[in-house]
Amino acid sequence: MSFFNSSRFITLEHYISSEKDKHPGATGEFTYLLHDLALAIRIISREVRRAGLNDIIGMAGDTNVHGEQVKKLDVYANEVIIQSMDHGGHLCVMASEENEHPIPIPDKFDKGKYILVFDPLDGSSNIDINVTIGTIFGLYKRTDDSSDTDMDTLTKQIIQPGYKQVAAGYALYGSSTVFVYTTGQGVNMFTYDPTIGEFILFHENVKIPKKASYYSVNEGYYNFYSDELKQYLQYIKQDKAEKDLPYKLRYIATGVADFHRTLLYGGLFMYPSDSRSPNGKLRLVYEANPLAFLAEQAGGRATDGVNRILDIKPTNIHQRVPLFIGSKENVLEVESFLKGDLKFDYK
Ligand code: AHM
Ligand code: MG
Repeated sequence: MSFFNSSRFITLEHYISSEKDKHPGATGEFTYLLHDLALAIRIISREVRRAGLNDIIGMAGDTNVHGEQVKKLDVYANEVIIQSMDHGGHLCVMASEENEHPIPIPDKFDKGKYILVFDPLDGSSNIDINVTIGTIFGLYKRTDDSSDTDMDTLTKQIIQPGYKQVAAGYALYGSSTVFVYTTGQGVNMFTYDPTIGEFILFHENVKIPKKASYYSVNEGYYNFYSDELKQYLQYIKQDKAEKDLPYKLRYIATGVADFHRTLLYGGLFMYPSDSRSPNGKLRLVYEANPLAFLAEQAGGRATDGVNRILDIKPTNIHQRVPLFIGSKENVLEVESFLKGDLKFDYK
C-alpha cells in the first residue's frame, strides 16, 4: 500500500510557513516553535541512528520520577528538547516525562504564551534493542497572564484538558524518521531525508480507516484484565471470516509506534487498566492527549473505555489513564464490551 499522496516535494518548513500564511493575523510564533522542535527531532534522530556506535545505549545509572531506570538516550533526548526550546521566547513552561516538576523558562530568556508537554523518548524498553522509539508532544496556550513562576502556578498552566491543545504530534525513529503533526486541521506526515536534512511531505490529511482487523495490546496481562475485556479479547479471536475475525495481533511496546501503525492501517491500540494498575500505564498529559488529538483529527476515536480522552481534566502532570485508540468502529466495539452491551460467552 502506498500512502504517498503528493506529486511535489514539499518540506516541513515550507508547509508550516504556508499554513501560517492561510491565517491572517498569525504572529508566526507558532511557526518558529515548530521549526525549533523539528530541529530537536533532527538532532535526536541523528543520535538514535548512531546510538550503538556512540556507546550511548545503556543505563544512565539514574532513575526517573516514576522510579524507572533511565537510559542514556532518554536523558539525551530530554536535554536536546529542553535546550532547543527554552530560548526561543515562545514558551512559558514545559513538562516532560523525565522531569518530576514543570520546567521553567530560565530568567535570562523571554517568555511567550505557549506550553510544551512531551515524552522525549517513548518506548524505553526498546532503546537498547534497535526497535522503533519516538518523541511525543502537545502544545497549549497559557490561560492566564500570571508571571508567577512558582511550581503550583506552572503546574496549573500545564494541566489543561487535551481538547485545548493547539498542536500535537510525534516523531518516530523507525526504518526512517517520520514527523507527524496536527494543528487541528487534519494530520500531516513527513519523512526525513538525512542526505538533504529535510522532512518531506509524505502524506497530507491522513485519515485512519473506519475499521480494520488489527488489535494491539500487551496480552501477557490477560489474567489481570476485567471480565468484559477478556470477553472482547476472546470474541475477536473467533474463526469467523464473514466478520473479518480473527483480528491480527500487533504489539511493538512503543506506544507511539503502535499508534502510528494503527493510524495508517487502522484497528485498535489499547493500554487498559488491570487489577494491578487501575489507571493503566500511559500518561494522560504528554502521551494519551497528543495521540488522541491526532486520532480524532484523522477521523478516529480515543477514550479511556468510557470518556473521551480529550475531555478529561488532568489533576497532575504525570497521571496515568487507560487508553483505547484507533479506528472509530474498533474503539466503539471494545467500548460496547466494556459497557456490557456486547457479551461473548467463552468459558
Ligand atoms: P515509556 O514512556 O517509559 O517508554 O513507557 C511507555 C511505554 C509505551 O510506549 C508502551 O505502550 C508501553 O510502555 C509498553 O508497556 P508494557 O511493556 O507494559 O507493554
Ligand atoms: Mg512514553
